[in-house]
Amino acid sequence: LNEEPQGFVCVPEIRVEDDRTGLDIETLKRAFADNLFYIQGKLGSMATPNDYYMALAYTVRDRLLQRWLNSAQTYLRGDVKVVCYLSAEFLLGPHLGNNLINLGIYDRIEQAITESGLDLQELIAQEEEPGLGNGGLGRLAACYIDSLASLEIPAIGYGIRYEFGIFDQEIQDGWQVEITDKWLRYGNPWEIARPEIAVEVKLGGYVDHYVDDAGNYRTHWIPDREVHGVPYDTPILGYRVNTANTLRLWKAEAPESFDFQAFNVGDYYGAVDAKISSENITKVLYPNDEQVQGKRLRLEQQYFFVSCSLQDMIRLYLLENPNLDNFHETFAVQLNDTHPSIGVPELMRLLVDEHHMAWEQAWQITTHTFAYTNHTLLPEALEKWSVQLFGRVLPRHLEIIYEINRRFLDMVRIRYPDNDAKLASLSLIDELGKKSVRMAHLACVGSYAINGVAQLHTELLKKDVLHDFYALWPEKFSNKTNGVTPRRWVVQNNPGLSKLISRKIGDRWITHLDELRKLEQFADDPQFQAQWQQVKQNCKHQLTKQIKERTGVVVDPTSMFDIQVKRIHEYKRQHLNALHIITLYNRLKENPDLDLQPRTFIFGGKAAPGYFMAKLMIKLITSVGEVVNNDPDVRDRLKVVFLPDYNVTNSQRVYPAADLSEQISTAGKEASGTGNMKFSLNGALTIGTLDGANVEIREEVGAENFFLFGLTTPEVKEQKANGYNSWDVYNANPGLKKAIDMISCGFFSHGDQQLFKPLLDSLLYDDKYMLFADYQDYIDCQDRVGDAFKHKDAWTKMSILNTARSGKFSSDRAIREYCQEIWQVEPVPIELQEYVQANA
Ligand code: B1H
Repeated sequence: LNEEPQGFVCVPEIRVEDDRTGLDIETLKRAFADNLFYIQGKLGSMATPNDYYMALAYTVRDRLLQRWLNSAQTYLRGDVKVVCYLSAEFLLGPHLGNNLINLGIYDRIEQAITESGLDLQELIAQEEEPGLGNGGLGRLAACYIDSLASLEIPAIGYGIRYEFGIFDQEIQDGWQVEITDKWLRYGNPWEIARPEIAVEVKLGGYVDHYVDDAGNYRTHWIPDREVHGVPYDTPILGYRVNTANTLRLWKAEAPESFDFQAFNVGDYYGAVDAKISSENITKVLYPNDEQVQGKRLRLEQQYFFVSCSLQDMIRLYLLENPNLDNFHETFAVQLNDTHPSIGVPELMRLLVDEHHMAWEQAWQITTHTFAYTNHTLLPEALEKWSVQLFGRVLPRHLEIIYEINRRFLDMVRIRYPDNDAKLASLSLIDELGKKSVRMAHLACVGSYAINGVAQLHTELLKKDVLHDFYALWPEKFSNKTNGVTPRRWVVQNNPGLSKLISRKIGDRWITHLDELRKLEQFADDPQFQAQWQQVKQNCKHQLTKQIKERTGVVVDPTSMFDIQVKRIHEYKRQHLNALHIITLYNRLKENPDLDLQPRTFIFGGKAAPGYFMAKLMIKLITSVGEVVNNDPDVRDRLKVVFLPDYNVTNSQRVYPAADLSEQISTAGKEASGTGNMKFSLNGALTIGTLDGANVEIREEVGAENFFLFGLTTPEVKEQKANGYNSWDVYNANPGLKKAIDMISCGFFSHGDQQLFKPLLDSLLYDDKYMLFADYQDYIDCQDRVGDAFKHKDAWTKMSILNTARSGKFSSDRAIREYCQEIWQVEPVPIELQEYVQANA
């Protein structure tokens, strides 16, 4: 492919000129104007806001290139261990503001832009966010690469450069409508394509086995398709350090070398067709959060990016080493869920088939390279591929998986003699019904470490879903509770709060979030409480403005902001929240003089386009909103808002403005949650079940500063075992019955009694997620919330304590645990040339 991929041509050190590194205001202004002219090709008189944004983005990118290149060069050193984070999703959110903060030049750039006659906020708002993820799992990957860089850990994020990320959501007539996300429309100033290190990926075809001249068994995979993987690199700068790691996302292209002529004599259209089908692989992100569909293209996506990434690691490794014997000592490869778990057989194939290593040695290396994070217990999210489909796309990998399985089951047989049930339950192949490959089993067998994402989740993994593997290898299992980056989720999104905190306790909390504990001493201080309230009030004003602009709804910024933002899913129970709203509405209708704390209910989140029930939940929320918001009897006391197109950008104003955070999933269903952490860090109180990381949040902030309700995980199980019947609960609870009957008789749907029937039927006759079982406890708990909010000072104290005690939920803490307990990696500080540093 590349004659000389390592063919570096050395020239005497290029010293980049001041205009691209300098940080004084005049230089920044000149660089900005230069980029507008020379890169965008625009004069001030004809420039669009996007042109200005691009000119500024290049000005900032220039200033982190030296750090980026120095980091990359340092990692080539033989003695450095590098973390490779493999993830099908990176939900990054906009780069510009974040880079300004991490570089420490926000204020100077603001001044330079203002002096250029422009508004920095407006330029920042131009950026189309790279929405290359569905939700929590993708955003976690983004927080983790921020922490890796901030902790000066050598790391590469590997993923897919989807041309279309998660769809944009519009709400029309109360329903979700999906719009294609054309994030690359105006170009992406943060990435650099590296076509010179593109790799080839094979697909389909068949496998030949033969004995070579020296008598060795060899395998030859003859594919029916080949695709080029071109890396696009984005710098990920750490906070106030010189480390700038690389996010390497792969784009699929048709290989020029592929001889279309031979296959399609004179068939030009056929040739172009083949080109299009290659490029399809990285066209679009699958928007089905936690609902796998088993589509061929999805398997191709997974294999494509994993193969590209492993080939890239091997290429880098062989730059410095004579053979691959110690590969695992240089790379720790983390599998973000099972989506990249095809990496296990792929590394085996590369080592055995391509580099002619013996199976046993290759297996040693492979199983000392990979570690696996599980993110969900939901059965519908556990990946399984039909053996038939798998064999068509990856015939060689299927053989390798069978061989891994054969050896694995031999070991199991020794451990559990005469136990066919054990063999069946542990096997990598599900033999029941349509035969399929169990990707979680593959990941467990091929990894030296397995972790869950919150204490409760890890315990449930060990007890249920991966119980047999835990019995086999207890030492592989550990918990790594999720975290979020305080740079984006506090410093950037909540500057008012950040300044207030730093005035009180200094700014070390930004990188050592435990220091927020120092705020505890001020929790009772009336002056500090007043300042705290003021900050919250400002944030609520800003969100109020945004709500008005984006939905037309006018809300009262002094009312309680009760917020639930997350993907729409039955297990997350947004409809339980809706039942509470209807219950309050009914109380107000019955008793107009009721002393009820005014509330604004805010929802946001996308439904998977093919998930009918989730879409109906959105329609229910907007329909309830339409009635409540327009009823003069309750108008000033209840408001319901559905914020369209919830994404990283739109979340910025949401977390800081929350009084109450809704974390109300059925116990045992939410692996961790990370929005719960963002809310608590920003001083919201949580109403929640004992699920995912809620358990640990409550432990940290104190039970008295957390509104707990609902069944526990064992209680859910017990009720189900004892024949839980939601119909009986409905008939026995007048408040619940009334709310359900109103929906049913068309009160919220202009008399249409059919509209919500599927949703109501699922609740009345199944209620898989136990809404009715938790209804009354939820309502009672919400009443306690309402009462508590009346006491401003006591509430403010609880709010301060939530922030002060949420330090544990920094992604820095999580990443430190991964580094020490799984990856065995150390920080490697990056040197910076004198002349660059002098400016900073
Ligand atoms: C989480 C997913 C997920 N768990 C399949 N699993 C997907 C599964 O496109 N797919 O096929 C996409 C996403 N996402 C979330 O991970 C959990 O629900 C959260 O509780 C958790 O906080 C988050 C990060 O660990």
